[in-house]
Amino acid sequence: MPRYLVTSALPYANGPIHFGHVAGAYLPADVYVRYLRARGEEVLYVCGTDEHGVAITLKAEQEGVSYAEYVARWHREIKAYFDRFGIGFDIFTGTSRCPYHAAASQRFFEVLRQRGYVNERVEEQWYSEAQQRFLPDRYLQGTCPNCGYEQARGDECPRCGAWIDTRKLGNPVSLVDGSRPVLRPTRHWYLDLPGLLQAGLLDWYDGRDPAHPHRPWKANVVGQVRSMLADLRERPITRDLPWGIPVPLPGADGKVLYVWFDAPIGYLSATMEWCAAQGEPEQWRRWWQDPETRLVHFMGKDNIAFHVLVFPAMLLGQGDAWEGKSFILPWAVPADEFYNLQGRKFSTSGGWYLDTERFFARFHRDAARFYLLWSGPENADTEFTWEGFQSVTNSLLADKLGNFASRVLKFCERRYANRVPAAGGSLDRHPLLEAADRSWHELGGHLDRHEFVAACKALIGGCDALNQFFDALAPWKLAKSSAPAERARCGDALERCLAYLELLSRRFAPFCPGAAATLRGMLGAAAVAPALSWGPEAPGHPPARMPAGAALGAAGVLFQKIPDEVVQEEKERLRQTAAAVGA
Ligand code: B3M
Ligand code: ZN
Repeated sequence: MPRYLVTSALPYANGPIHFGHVAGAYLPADVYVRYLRARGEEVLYVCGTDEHGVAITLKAEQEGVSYAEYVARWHREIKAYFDRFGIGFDIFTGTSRCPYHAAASQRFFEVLRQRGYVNERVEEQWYSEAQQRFLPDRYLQGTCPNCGYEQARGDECPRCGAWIDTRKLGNPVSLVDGSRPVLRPTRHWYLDLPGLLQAGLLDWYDGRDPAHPHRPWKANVVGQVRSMLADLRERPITRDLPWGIPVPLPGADGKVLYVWFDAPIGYLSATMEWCAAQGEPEQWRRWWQDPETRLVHFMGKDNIAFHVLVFPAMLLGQGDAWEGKSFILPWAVPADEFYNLQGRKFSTSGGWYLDTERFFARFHRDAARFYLLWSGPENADTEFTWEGFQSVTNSLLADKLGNFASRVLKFCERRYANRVPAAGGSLDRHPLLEAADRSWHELGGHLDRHEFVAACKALIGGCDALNQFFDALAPWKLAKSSAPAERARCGDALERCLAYLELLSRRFAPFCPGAAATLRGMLGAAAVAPALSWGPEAPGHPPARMPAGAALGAAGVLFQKIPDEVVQEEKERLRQTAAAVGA
């Protein structure tokens, strides 16, 4: 039996996250995990904040707070943000707070070095004599060697977009104190990616490594990685910085591992932390060293190269140095594109964002989850629009899904004293029910292949078939018929509707867990199957007979419709917050 280790990219503890992040890397992972659990698979979902790196040290210094304090604040905020969306991580730790992280990262570095995949080099770098420290690229501003722009950043020019070799920056000044740095030699370590490519990375990537199978790569992965493979160079994996994982070598004081070296090891150290918390500290090996584990990385497209080249290279380069066993490599990398807001990029500082406090006070969390999945950036950049959110909520969730539930339950309330009618089974093989079976069977296949947009459509497709079934049977007419056979057929129809409603509550639970639980409450004693079971229902296997006479709960509204005025109001508000900051 395979087991699934699912990760979402570790967000930097360096500022707010927004709906776009959730839609791309967190919500799809959460749905996948809930789905696998319902199917009875063994799953672990790990994440945490990425707490090192120059962007963080620079901001903390500018704010005048300690690094630890600074990342702790963002860690809390980000965690609370995910909670709002109901993202169900098994563990959400952070790379500076996880007690296993530093040692694991240092061991990775040490093993790679001993196995000849890390090279040492001395190169010149800008040094601040005033502050007595080396200044990494982002700490500097100067003249772009490419276009002459005088306020270029040390790593890249905002005017011409050129990637800058920091040593070639003209007239550099330190962004911390305005002083002028000088070039000084410093020692750094480089990861030999070309060597690791030959040592097995390319075979794995191309699918020629039977010990490490992977799913077919998504188009966006292939698009990025192919061009990188043609020009793969060694990459520096250390920095001169006062915050990070110390380079574990004598004489390397003041040097730390590069943030992109330690961050993906965060998945492993989070697993170690989780296993230790379960009282089984050695069990992480099962997750990371047993070939039965399927490692699935969710992320945005800007993180592809690190998850498909750099991290696998680091894992592969460990060889059997960890107690004689090698590491698994990623099995799937369902990387998403970017998610925008109403025609522009999300920007919290630019006022172009959705205020979560306000949002969740007005709208159903599960309507937001469903819409973000429905409009998700799976194969191209997509966007949140208020009109789209309204239309999905009103015409799909309320009019199709919610409507099917309410017409069935209200009918049973009126005609069957709010109980499950006895059924003779005359409708068990109805073509419209078989259409629903097919849609909801396909739904599982889509989730297996990380096709969340198609999965949403299949879920609604099943609701369409069921509404058609209800219309075609017209139970309101059958119930009034003087022919006993017609009245029996009415009971048969409603019993099937209840059975499919119960199945619906389980099929849509991964997408909308709260609303699914509410629906089960409405089904009362008719909600027989365990809430978290996917069940064997497939074409040819309709849901089981409902217990005749079981008491139903109280019918209610699953999703409130969003009125036009609210959409206008929210759009206007967005325009105003952006205008207020002059964006
Ligand atoms: N923190 C980049 C990002 O947040 C980086 C991801 C790390 S995943 C190991 O987009
Ligand atoms: Zn330039």
